[in-house]
Amino acid sequence: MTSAKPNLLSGMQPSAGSLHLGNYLGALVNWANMQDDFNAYYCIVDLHAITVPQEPAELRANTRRTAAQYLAAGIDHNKSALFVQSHVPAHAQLAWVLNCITGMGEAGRMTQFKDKTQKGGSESASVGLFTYPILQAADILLYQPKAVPVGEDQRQHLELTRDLATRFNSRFGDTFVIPEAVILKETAKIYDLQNPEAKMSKSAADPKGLVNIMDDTSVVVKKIKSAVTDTDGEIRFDRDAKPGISNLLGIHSAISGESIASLEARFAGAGYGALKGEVADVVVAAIEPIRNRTEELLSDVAELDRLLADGAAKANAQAEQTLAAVYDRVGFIAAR
Ligand code: ATP
Ligand code: LTN
Repeated sequence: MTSAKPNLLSGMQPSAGSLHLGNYLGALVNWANMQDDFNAYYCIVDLHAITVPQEPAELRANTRRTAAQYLAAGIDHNKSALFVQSHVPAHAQLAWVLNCITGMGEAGRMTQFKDKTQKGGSESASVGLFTYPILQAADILLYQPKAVPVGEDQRQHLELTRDLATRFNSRFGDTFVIPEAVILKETAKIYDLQNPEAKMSKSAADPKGLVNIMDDTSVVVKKIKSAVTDTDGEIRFDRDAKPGISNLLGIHSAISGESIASLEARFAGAGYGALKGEVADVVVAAIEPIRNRTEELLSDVAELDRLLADGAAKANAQAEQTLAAVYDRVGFIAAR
């Protein structure tokens, strides 16, 4: 990947068998669009996935399914490097060095760890879950990216990454580019169809609220038609008073590109059934080809693995270069 384009890195966990509409509209569409302007690295973070217990066969399947969905939805392996984190040893290696310049208190302030351990308590959480953000910093800094597109929930991890990069640079000499978070717009946020005040999430209480890319068409249509709305019968965008209708308008607009104002005008006086019907059509038209292409990619695992090996080769080339500079700066002698 030799070009004057700035580098970009982002990551996603292989933690489910299907991406949902929130992942697709909130992250993936944007990643696909950024490929032309950046030298993009997209990493499937399996090392992060095992910070919580995983069934090995399931992790293996979900890693391939995640890769296939990203490719099917427009990540082009000729433009970008799509790769699996464990295929690039430098992630774990740099994470160790960064662990050694991170303060216990600093790591302890990360809110994701606090959130994720709220139920079980931090005693039963793994040390890996505690150091998760430091591994994430390593993912990022290896690729010298200018831009890191993430959701709002990742802002604090990006701040830690910038702090660690700045600290390393001032202690050992300029090594890392200081990355900028590219936080996606609030309008790219998709809410749960059954509980439209909460974001659509794979850990949703009720699977009916979650539209999966890999759901059958009839299931998708049914979920959208049974989305929770309200009783005043008016089709207008108002996140607070009308979260259900606003979410449906938001989903339509995010896919079709039609403005919310135009949708409001077109549906003035129409029933909720008409809006749901059209949203279902728009969603199905967007995800059906992705699902079909994903199935196709998954039917040839050897070819899929070859694409991932190709991505890992590109990623390794960049990552090894950064790691070698880091090892040298901290005072490790070169291996012969
Ligand atoms: P969980 O469902 O367990 O909260 P997740 O669905 O957020 O996880 P991640 O792997 O953490 O999945 O996120 C992948 C990407 O999808 C991130 O960039 C995240 O910001 C984005 N994303 C996740 N849910 C939504 C949503 N409802 N709307 C928009 N973007 C989302
Ligand atoms: N923590 C992120 C996933 C992630 C990531 C990264 C994102 C791991 N490494 C590097 C951006 C850059 C999440 O949960 N969405």
